[in-house]
Amino acid sequence: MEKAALYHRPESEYAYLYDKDTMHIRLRTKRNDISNVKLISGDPYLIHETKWYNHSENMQIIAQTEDYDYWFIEKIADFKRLQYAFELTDNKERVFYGDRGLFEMTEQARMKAENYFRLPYFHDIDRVKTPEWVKKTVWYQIFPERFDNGDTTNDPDNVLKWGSKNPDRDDFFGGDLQGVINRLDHLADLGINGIYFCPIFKASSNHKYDTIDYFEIDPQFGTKELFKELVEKAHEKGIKIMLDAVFNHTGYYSKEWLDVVENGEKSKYKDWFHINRYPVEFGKNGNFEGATTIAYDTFAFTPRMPKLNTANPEVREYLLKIAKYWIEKFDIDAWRLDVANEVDHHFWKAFYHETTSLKEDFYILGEIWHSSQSWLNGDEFHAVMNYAYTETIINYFVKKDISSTKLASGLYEQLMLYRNQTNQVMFNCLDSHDTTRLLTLCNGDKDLAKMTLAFTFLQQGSPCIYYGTEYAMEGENDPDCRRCMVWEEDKQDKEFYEFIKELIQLRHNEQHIISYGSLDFNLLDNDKNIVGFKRVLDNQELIAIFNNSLTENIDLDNKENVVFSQNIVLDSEKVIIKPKGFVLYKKCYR
Ligand code: ARE
Ligand code: CA
Repeated sequence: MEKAALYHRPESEYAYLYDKDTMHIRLRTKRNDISNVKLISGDPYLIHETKWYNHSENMQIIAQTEDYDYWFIEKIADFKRLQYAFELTDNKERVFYGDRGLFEMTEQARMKAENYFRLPYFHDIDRVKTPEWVKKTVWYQIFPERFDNGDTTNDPDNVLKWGSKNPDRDDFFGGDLQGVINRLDHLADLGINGIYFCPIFKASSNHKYDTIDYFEIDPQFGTKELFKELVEKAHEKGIKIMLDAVFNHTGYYSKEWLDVVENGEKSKYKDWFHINRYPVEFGKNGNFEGATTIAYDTFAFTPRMPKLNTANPEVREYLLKIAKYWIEKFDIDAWRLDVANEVDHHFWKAFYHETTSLKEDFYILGEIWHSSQSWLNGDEFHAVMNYAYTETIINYFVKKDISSTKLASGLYEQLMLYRNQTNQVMFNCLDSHDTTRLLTLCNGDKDLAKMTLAFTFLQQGSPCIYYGTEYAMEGENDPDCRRCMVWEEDKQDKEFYEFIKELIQLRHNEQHIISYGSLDFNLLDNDKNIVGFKRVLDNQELIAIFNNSLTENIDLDNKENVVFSQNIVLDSEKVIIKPKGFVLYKKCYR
């Protein structure tokens, strides 16, 4: 028995309250090392009375990576408290694994209360809660400067003709909020029920991540009244609104930073930032090329984005006021947190409390590109932009640089980092304003892009479509991934649009099993590059098979009714899945 691989940790993603009465317990063991794991559990104050330590119940493997098996069981407890330990059996021995480590499986070991892990009391207030509506949401990300120009009177002086060129870093094309209002029916028709807006507050650049005033809508985008109208109209269509909170830094032309540039150490805002020496203006004493030390901290090495000192109570109060203002006055439903991992946890805990106190089902989404357990314990974010998950999907389908087993292993690994209720609301985007567009990553291969999207839409978490994906827009990485949305009918790929619309409709139809069903990668062929999985919930099964081969067909006996497919040949006995094809069956057991 490989004991070094054993891992369990109470009150983490290994043992947590899933709903107010139900506890989820996981145990990690070395892959294929342990043939059976049982849970020994009971009430801490009844161990001697009921001798519950003489009973145990089987745990199931719910995930398997290249290195580990993950065992799972869910428990309720009559008196909302539980002691528990594991009984591990392999072909040579049976051991007891609990809070004090490993013991031989003797009566002495089992009857000693101190040897058990504990969930001392099922406090619902401590439970990680995630908003139900997010599980039902298909998001659409809008980069406002490039979605549509609904009002030319607010265009900047140097505005370029819509779609006249691929954007350079500092170009403006006049996109605005009126343009979004005019296109809400487009989104509703697509089946979208959540919009994620890149920043819309007053700022200097076309991306608005260099904020000047968090309390004003950028005049090139419109007014507060217009934004209020947008939210109301979106809500009437069942579309939720998520804004982008850029709290890690402000823009160089914010009044607070300009005061520091002007007054140096005498500025009343000097402690709002991370300043190492004065004067701070960039280009001279600041963060210019070759400077030996950094005059002040910034986002990346971008002098125009001075980093805020969010540990300063004045800054915390100021930012929380902003966070609440746009909820109370404009009824937004969610915040996406820019550069979330570089802002301190104390601030985010205050942010979580303030926003969820205003709206109990408010959604807080952190922009973090790596494993994010320490922000997802129920008092900071509900979820993160799931780049770490979707990157694995892209590596398999698009880059083809990992095998089918590595795909399954990588996805299971990510899922096992988080509680199940967290996985259900993760934000699954295959591309964004910070990455190359999916279709460009696919070198323009639309079938490959569709297959990758279909796979992603069948995963736990809320999928997000980056604007223009529905019309098969292309674009290299920033700034090229921010081209003007294509509205000329003759340039729109209607066939792709219909696929995306059907895929979104499938997601809505099967949302319950996709959010709550188990995930079993039951078909992994590394030679033929096939991946198949089952999602099972109660008496329903979704069975998906994807052909990631470049040349080979997959021949299968025809099974249940096909609910979604691409590049297949179907007759009464057979189903042939061609390269870049997939089939989705649905089975219902009586
Ligand atoms: C400009 C250039 C970029 C350059 C960047 C950083 O255009 O080519 O990479 O500077 O020097 C906004 C604008 C960008 C602008 C940036 C700075 O939208 O066009 O980029 O300001 O002026 C990391 C951070 C992540 C951050 C990305 C950009 O972890 O938080 O870098 N994303 C947010 C927003 C951006 C925004 C900002 C932050 C600043 O979504 O749009 O940029 O407010 C790997 C790493 C990630 C890295 C990721 C992307 O995966 O793991 O950590 O993200 O690549 O680079
Ligand atoms: Ca405009």
